[in-house]
Amino acid sequence: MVLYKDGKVYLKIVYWGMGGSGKTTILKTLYKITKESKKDIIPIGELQIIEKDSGATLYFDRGLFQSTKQKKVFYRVYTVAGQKGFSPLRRKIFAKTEDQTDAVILVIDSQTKFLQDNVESLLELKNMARNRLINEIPMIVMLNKRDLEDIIDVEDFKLVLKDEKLWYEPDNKLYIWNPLIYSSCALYEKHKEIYRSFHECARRTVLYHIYGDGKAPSEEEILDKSIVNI
Ligand SMILES: Nc1nc2c(ncn2[C@@H]2O[C@H](COP(=O)(O)OP(=O)(O)O)[C@@H](O)[C@H]2O)c(=O)[nH]1
Ligand SMILES: [Mg+2]
Repeated sequence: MVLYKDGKVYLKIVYWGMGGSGKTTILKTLYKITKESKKDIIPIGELQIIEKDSGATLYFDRGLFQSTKQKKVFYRVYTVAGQKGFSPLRRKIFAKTEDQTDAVILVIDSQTKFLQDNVESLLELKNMARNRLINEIPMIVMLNKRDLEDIIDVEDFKLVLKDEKLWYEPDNKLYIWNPLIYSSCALYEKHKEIYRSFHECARRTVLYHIYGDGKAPSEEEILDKSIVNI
């Protein structure tokens, strides 16, 4: 949920995906990249990584980032625990009534053998978002682990999105908000598309917030967006 505090805006972005798809690794790599080099966002404080074997009862990670161009804009970034038994916890992170998610990044484990698990994770997300994906909640997709062999074809995953009604044709005004699909690698040594995908998600989140009043803005509504440097 968009929170306002002392003139600052806090937007909530969630990395969603099956267990082991790379969400925690992505968040750690994003943190390192934005800490070590000059980017449009910087991390504030440390990441909170709560792993299963830590004995903690809460299984999620979170981090806070700040826009360096719009210093009043902050991003509260979460990952969910992907394992099947953690659905109630995911609901708590994603759809808590007083703290709804503003944007989602779906992280897919690209290995072909996990296609069905990925689809199940997407179905759960759809169910929790109650028809608000894309039209109210901007969505980005990462086909992660592209460094591995035997991986899902990008076009095939696009078909999954089409089947799930998460892909609009050019005649639809939501067409411009179709999820961008990034082919990523989260491992820090060979990281790929980690910063770029987050940046695009953050950009969309701000546009939905500023121009759409919490909904996908039309092209006309954002036409003069060039004057706003996000
Ligand atoms: N080869 C490869 N391994 C990855 C990549 N991203 C994550 N991993 C590995 O996948 C495993 C699960 O990653 P993790 O971030 O814990 O997944 P999470 O459950 O989604 O948070 C770890 O061993 C990571 O090192 C990637 O892009 N390529
Ligand atoms: Mg994790």
